Amino acid sequence: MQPQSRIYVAGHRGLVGSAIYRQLQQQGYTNVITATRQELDLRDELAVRRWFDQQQPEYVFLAAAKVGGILANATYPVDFLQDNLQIQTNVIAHSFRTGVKKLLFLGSSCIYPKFAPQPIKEEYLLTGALEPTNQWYAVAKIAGIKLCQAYRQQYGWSAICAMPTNLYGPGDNFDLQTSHVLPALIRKFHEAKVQGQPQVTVWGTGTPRREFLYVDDLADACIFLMQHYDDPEIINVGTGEDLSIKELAALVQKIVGYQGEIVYDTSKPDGTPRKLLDISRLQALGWQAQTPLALGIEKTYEWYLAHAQGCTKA
Ligand code: GFB
Repeated sequence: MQPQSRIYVAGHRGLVGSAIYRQLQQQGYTNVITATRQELDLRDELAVRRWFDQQQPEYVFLAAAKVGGILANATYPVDFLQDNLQIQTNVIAHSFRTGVKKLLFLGSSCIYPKFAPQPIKEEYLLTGALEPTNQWYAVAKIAGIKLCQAYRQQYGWSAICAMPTNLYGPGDNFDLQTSHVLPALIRKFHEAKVQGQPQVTVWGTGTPRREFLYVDDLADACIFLMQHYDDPEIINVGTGEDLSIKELAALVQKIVGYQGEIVYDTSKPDGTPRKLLDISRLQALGWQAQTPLALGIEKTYEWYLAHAQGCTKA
């Protein structure tokens, strides 16, 4: 990838895509192209075909996807399976057809079996049953991985697949029904502090463990992989450290400065008991995450405070 290369970031308004876009600009890439959802519906095969014919990108970061937290995944199974299958199949197929040199597909740590040994190595893919709450999303992402690997096997095309752990950061979704845990906790503690509420409700038992990666670190890893990785095998992207939801809640509470009590709503699902990625493959290439969790949460809270007006859906 050269500074003048024509680079398409699919999903540039989302958490991951916007971070990749920012990072590319910062690193001096001057020819980054994007299309909003209004300009191009990636589920529409004909529209994607025409767009690629016109735009002819050389490199593609495929960060467009229907995403959400544990409740959204379980509530909208059709959207999570069908939209993602359509988006990724259209972008991958037309990237290849129009001569894209290299494509990076973003998966997720939920592709691995629910009870995978920890930390999770790349080779554990498809060795056990999936977590039911996000099986729809996981199956779509696994199909995306296999399609990339199939293009490489059949045509020798450079499609690579990165599997990020749970992500957070500026630009995240703070809608309490559809968000992931970290933005949800920032918002819940902030609103409780401002409104003087005595309690904040955290879903589940608080015992599941998760690993959190700051999205700008992921963006840096994606550009690094585009430059240095060209292998059929998927590659994990994480920090190598996890914590319980209870520990996370205490950390967010402290950063937000909320004095009240935490209660647990055990009628809500816990999901996978633990999800910690083995990152030795990426470390061996020379990449490591830079942002400690507390600092990343502080930056995300600052972003939330500056944009809270736009995050007002209950
Ligand atoms: O982040 P999250 O929604 O997704 O939930 P997953 C992580 C854990 O936090 C679960 C708990 O045990 C939740 O029950 N939790 C506690 C909360 N309070 C809250 C809250 O207010 N909101 C939310 N959302 N959770 C996702 C998948 O699974 O992992 C996605 O659904 C994606 O598909 C992502 O793959 C990486 O980590 O359980």
